[in-house]
Amino acid sequence: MTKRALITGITGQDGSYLAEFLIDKGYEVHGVIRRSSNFNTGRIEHIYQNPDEAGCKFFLHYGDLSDSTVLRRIVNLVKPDEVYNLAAQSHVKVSFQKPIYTADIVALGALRLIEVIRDCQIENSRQIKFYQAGSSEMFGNAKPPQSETTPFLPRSPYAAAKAHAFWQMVNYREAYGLFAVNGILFNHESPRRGENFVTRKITRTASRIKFGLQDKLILGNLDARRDWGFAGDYVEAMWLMLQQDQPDDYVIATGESHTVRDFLNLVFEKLSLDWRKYVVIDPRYFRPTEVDYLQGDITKARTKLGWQPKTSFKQLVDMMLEHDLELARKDKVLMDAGYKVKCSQFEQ
Ligand code: NDP
Ligand code: GDR
Repeated sequence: MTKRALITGITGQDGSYLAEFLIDKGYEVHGVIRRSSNFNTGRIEHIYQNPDEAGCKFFLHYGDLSDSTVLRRIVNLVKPDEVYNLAAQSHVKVSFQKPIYTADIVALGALRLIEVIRDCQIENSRQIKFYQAGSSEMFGNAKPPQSETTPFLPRSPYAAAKAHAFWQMVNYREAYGLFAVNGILFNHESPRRGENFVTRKITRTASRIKFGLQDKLILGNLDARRDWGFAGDYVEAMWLMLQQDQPDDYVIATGESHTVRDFLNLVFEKLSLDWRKYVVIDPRYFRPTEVDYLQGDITKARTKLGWQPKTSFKQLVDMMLEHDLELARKDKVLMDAGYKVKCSQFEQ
């Protein structure tokens, strides 16, 4: 029997990698997308299939985590075996500006969806396995390395909302016997990373600087330490969590930590440029409360899931840089031909 997966946040970085991964595994993949005034399907165009054609394995449905009714309709229609809740207002800095919206989507959105799953499971007498995208941000400034037993000390509206969703999953597991798991994923990046997250902002802007398309890179706190892995590796861990006999929560990370400054150094070094000549620090990018040091302990994932990251920090930087150099090369051709090449001025 073909397994059916439902992914919220399919148009995001992780959603796109997970959809690819599950299609490769033979799944029928259904994704929830939001209506947007601009196309928001850029990351999944390459896997799009015409739903009218026989043998289609990829379907998109309009929905939103704020709207229980449509979530219920989609779940009833798809009758998924596995649900991956990846949708979120996922930007930490933005969560300070939009705390109530962030809590509504990240905390209550997860609750709305698991409630639908609970009902659907009862109505159809079949198990639906549920993955909740938890975050290392929940640890806040808890001492590193952080593992499944490290207490949460959230330092942003985003982190507090993720912690709420985390405990709802634990409770639904205990109260109703649902197969609900929390992945506690540390930062993971890729060429598909949103351009307003620090790694992509650095690789994208540095590449444009190299081609003479930009002359400044404006950043905030360079001292924060993060455990950065490759998103493509991490989606396999999400899937593995749902293939276990018992639901449980897992930290997914590389076990290595680097500062933003290290990332910057490495990128500019590869481009034979001195970042000090281009980087401007603007307090606008500081957060009211910062998470200083994240480094994951993946002992549990390694022993119970048999998972470990395949991509090193340096390989990740190379992959992102190679991709963004290619984009900058194209921008340069357009620019030289007299076309205006615009880069977003609205960054976080
Ligand atoms: P992205 O920001 O790239 O993607 C977020 C996705 O959620 C997009 O598809 C977005 O749609 C969708 N979305 C946002 N709001 C809503 C809503 N109200 N209803 C339905 N969909 C919505 O995030 P990532 O792919 O990086 O992360 C995936 C998940 O994992 C998120 O929950 C994130 O918080 C969490 N996480 C991410 C980590 C990372 O390092 N990447 C680490 C730990 C956790 P649209 O394209 O229309 O904006
Ligand atoms: P993070 O990622 O907050 O860890 O959340 P982000 O890349 O936004 O920030 C990482 C660190 O870099 C510092 N920083 C800057 N950040 C941004 N965005 N822009 C800047 O100009 C800048 N300058 C310095 C930040 O202060 C921070 O310390 C990501 C998201 O994907 C979350 O959804 C996810 O849950 C966590 O990772 C784990």
